Amino acid sequence: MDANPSTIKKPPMKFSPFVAIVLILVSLNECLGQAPLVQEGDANAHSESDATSRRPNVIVILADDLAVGDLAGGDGSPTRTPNLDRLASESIQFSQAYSGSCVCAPARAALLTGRYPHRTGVVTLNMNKYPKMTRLRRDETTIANVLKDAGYATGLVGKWHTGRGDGFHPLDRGFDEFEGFFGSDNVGYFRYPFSEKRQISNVDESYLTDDLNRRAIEFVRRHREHPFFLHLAHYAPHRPLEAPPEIIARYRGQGFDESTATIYAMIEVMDRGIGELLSEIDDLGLSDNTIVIFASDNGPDPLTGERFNRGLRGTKYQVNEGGIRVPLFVRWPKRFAPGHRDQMVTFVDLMPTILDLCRVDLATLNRLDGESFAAVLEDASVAHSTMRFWQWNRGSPNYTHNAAVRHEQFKLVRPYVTRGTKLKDSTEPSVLFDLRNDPTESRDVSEQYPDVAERMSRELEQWSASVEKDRVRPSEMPQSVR
Ligand SMILES: [Ca+2]
Repeated sequence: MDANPSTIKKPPMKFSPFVAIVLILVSLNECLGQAPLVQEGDANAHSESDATSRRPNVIVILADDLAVGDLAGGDGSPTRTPNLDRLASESIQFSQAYSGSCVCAPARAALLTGRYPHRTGVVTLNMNKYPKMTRLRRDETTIANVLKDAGYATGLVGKWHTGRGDGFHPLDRGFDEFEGFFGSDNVGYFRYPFSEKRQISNVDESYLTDDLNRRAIEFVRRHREHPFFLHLAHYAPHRPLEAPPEIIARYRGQGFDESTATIYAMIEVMDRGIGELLSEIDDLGLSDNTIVIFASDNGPDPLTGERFNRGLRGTKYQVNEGGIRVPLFVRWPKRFAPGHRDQMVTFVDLMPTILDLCRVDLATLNRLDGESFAAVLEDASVAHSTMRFWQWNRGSPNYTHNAAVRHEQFKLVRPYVTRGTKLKDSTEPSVLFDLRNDPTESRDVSEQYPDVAERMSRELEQWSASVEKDRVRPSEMPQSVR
């Protein structure tokens, strides 16, 4: 609305005094009734005054090293995941969803910030060897920061793996509550270090996956009256391979080797607990207005043996499809009918999408790499045409190794090169795949599409320069009040 009505040229109109008063009142009401997108700390008051417009709750469930082929639903997988299958059938399922990385910590950084992991400072895995390259820079803003500012109760249950110590602890990064562990150090399923209220103790009287599911249910019970954001970051089916023996035995009896039988048992326990969590939000009457998102952080770990993964090439640690393609379901019964989507979406898109769905203003944030795909959730015919990048190697990034860019049906890959050569630029030629016609990345089409290969190589170089410049930026002081 223009602040100075005298500058507006109006067509000649004739109003009766009565009509004029009505119009003025309507205008005033519109002005006064237009709430800002973000109202600091008022979410409870909002929910009590108008239950139908209460912001949705958000539960983001992440599995660890779960392959797209690990879910039983509809693709011939031998696992038993009835609860996740049901969740999928009630959700919008993405057939072309990608993580932010082929490994754990950077993938989580992308999910938490909506930005490429390199920009956030989280580029590798080993928190002991590379403490400064496995933690979110202090000037990064997490989805928990933003939702907390918007009045949400925020909780992380499970794996963090994006920093340790003062200023880098999840309780310093927007989470009101943290019950979990920081990385993979000494984490077993029957014995694990567990952090709660900044105190770490060793737990050996429960199975980790059951413990996390139980704590997630307790979080939801505690916060049932308020909008909440719960990030349930499971460890399953990450190594070490440990599960209740009676469940392993059933898969062993089906002829699976010990590793695969154990992984499938670990997934089954996780599935059972997620079913209990979903039943709980049903019982509390919260399902209708709770957005439930399920994904995995990266593909299957090759060190645990080979298992069914729909023929996708590569594994965890590689930017081929087997390393970065993940399952993704989004369920919000109040808004979205179940269905399928084939638009490409990635972890950097999750934060802007969730904030969009929660009606939180994105304009106040640092530049995000992702874009909201809320419109795609509403309508299967909406385009979400984006170009997305991945890269990973141990230690400081070397962008000519294990890097990829995807745009529409094409994906350019600079292959994985072993550790010994990582400090030099790779001389391995890049490979172009046409994923529409070759989803398992079996044929190099760079000779068929030389212009595409050249353009995508250039895009990858430009992206590398951009994120590297950001990664090494000097200041770690928060840019905003957060
Ligand atoms: Ca992982």
